[in-house]
Amino acid sequence: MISKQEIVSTLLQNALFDLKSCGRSFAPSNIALVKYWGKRQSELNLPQTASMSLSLSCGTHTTVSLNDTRDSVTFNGVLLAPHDPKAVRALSFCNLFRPLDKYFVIETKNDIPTGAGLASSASGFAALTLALDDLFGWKLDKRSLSILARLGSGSASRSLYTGFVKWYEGVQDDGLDSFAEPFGTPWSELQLGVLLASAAEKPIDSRSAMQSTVATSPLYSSWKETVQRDLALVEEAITTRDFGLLGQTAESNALTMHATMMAAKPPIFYWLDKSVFYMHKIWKLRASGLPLYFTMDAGPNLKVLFLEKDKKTITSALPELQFLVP
Ligand code: 2P0
Repeated sequence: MISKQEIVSTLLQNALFDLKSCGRSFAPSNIALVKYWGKRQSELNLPQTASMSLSLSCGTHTTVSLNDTRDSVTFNGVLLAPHDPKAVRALSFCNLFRPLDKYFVIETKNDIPTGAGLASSASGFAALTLALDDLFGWKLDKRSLSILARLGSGSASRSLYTGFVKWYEGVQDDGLDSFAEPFGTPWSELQLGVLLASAAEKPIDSRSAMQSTVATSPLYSSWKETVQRDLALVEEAITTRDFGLLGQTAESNALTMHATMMAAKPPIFYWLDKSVFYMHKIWKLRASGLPLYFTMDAGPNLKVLFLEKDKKTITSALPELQFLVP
């Protein structure tokens, strides 16, 4: 199996090296319209299928510098204990790039609305990759940065860009053909909000959940076929500005992903009563003529898609909706 370190060596072999005292970056959060759920290779986070996301204006700000004493990770102003899982994951990623006898000082801050159930590894690893590129002065192209960010977390490969982003699954064992790039043009009327069912920690993390789904869900092969069809539909919807097609496809894709994981053994079930309550509310509003749709990730919260022109009506119909800025 090809290791992460081999991929890093390949990508950095022709990179520049112009060390600064501190590297700084920002990377946006992203919401998938056609989801990534399952890997074809787990060491390099190579996905079974392509996916398509929309970046948000909120995300992660990160600074990285080097010192001679010890590693440290500060998250939202709090110094993390060395065994904190967030610190361990960030530093094991940094180990791929560590100069001899040097230590990393990482400070990272999310400007994601608190409790919105959106904090994810995607913007975190994308921001860390960009901060390292700035610190070491590699000046890598976006494709290489997307591949490096993927080594930290799959969905981070999409958080390198604004707007719509497509991540290709690739076919190569080294994954050098599995990167993300922008798709289409920005759609300023498209709006997003969150209906929070719970801000609590999820019962199973997405990495383990997708692994178990691939291994045990009898619906997994049809999930892969669904993704292929849904990607073509979402691409058409983005290109032709067909909001109904975009919303319908994104909602159906999210429900199919959840159905696929519910069929895993043991079942993976992220929904709460409140999630189902909100689904019915959205379907009822839609039946009354209001165009709005939802998508859901590995958690109980709904992300609502609608158009700017309907914002006022939707705000009064769903006062609990928290707005996100795409
Ligand atoms: C997505 N999710 O496309 C899907 C939808 C969650 C549900 O990508 O193991 O944190 O780091 O590659 O990227 C969450 O998975 O998993 C995710 P790893 P990641 O946004």
